[in-house]
Amino acid sequence: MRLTQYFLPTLKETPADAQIASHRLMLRAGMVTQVTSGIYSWLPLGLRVLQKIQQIVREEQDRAQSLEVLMPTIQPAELWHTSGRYEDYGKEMLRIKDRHDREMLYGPTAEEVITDIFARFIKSYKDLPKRFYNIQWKFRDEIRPRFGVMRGREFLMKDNYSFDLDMEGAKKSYQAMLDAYVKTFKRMGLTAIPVRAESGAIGGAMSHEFQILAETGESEIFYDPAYDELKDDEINLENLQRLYAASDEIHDEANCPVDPKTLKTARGIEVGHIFNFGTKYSIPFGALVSGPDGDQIPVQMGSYGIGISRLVGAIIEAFHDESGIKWPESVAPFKVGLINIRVSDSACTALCDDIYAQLLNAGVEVLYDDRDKGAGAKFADMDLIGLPWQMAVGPRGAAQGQVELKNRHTGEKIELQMADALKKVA
Ligand code: P5A
Repeated sequence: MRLTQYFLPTLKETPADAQIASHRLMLRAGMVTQVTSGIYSWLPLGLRVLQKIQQIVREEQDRAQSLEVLMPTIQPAELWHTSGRYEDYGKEMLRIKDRHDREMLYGPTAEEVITDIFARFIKSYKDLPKRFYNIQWKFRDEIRPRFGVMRGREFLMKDNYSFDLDMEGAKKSYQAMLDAYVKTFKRMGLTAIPVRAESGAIGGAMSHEFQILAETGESEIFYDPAYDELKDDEINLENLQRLYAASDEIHDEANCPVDPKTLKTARGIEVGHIFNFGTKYSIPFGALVSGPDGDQIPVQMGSYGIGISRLVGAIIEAFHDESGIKWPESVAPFKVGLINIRVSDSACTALCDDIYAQLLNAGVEVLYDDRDKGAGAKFADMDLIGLPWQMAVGPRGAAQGQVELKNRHTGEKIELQMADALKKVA
């Protein structure tokens, strides 16, 4: 993509009302722009990141034997009367009336919609287990929308719903999602700690939040230092039940099994939340299957969320410096930023055009800064938007077919022949 043909409205000034780094950087890098409180438009650069994250989430959900569906944003109130949550949900639910005066709502989550689908189509234990997931915008009329996309009112969530014949099966589904989450966050460069949590408005008996550690996180978490030693494949229900880790909502000093001297505390960003709630929805919706002996059994359910739009902010919280964002390669909007230091120099522009064509040919995602602007401003913008690799070509280097390659993570810069630089990033 040539920057002269792109839309990258970067800001020099730090927006006054943005309190945390990720919010500031997303606005400054031209990724999103606020439409009204807690509601954002995603601009081309931001949308690319959102889509990359979505794709990683999707691949790991598919791998965990889940089927993608797409449920609507607007739901009828009746479904929520059936579950009994219509009144309970309170002011966070955006309630709407259609032209026939029928009560509708903008879905804050989709347990009701999916359980209704299940109840209408699945009748036998032979069809279990089943896991369905949905990547769709949700709306919660948060009291205090803040920190940009981290606590929005409209936000993108991945929500998965599992249906099993018995508790043993439901535990397997829960574990499968735990595993999928560890892999998902790892692929984004994040270490997320599962902590025991309150099940709140979703309800149920067992619930874990996935927290990534960040000083600007909204939650406080308390955990056993042994947690830090757990390897990825040791993050299982058994260990989670054995080792103490809890969110501030349920942490209880008096009953905490860990010596207060060693108990670790940190701030975290909740990027995922998983629940097991047994038959809370299957009974009112009549989601019953005939069991092996022919009797009607209400299915055991769980639901599993990931805050996809929140993750964009969370990843920036984890990866940035004073100059801007430092994207992990897996979610970077482009892999390479190509900087033409002097567009008026014909050798320089010819070399840049050549590199650009070769990168495109090799299938490397590249943003080519071909604007007629000072080098300082171009380097500053490139650092701000944080692409993993920067390739800069100036008149002096161009004369010798050389480029300067910078790694945005380490800051390391090296001079290379064009062919070597291409090899290095491809
Ligand atoms: C699980 C899937 C649920 O809604 N029902 C379906 C369950 N869980 S949850 O914890 O309430 O939300 C799941 C994840 O969504 C993100 N999230 C938000 N992101 C941005 N802005 C918000 N206002 C917001 N609220 C929730 C979080 O990452 C949460 O873990």
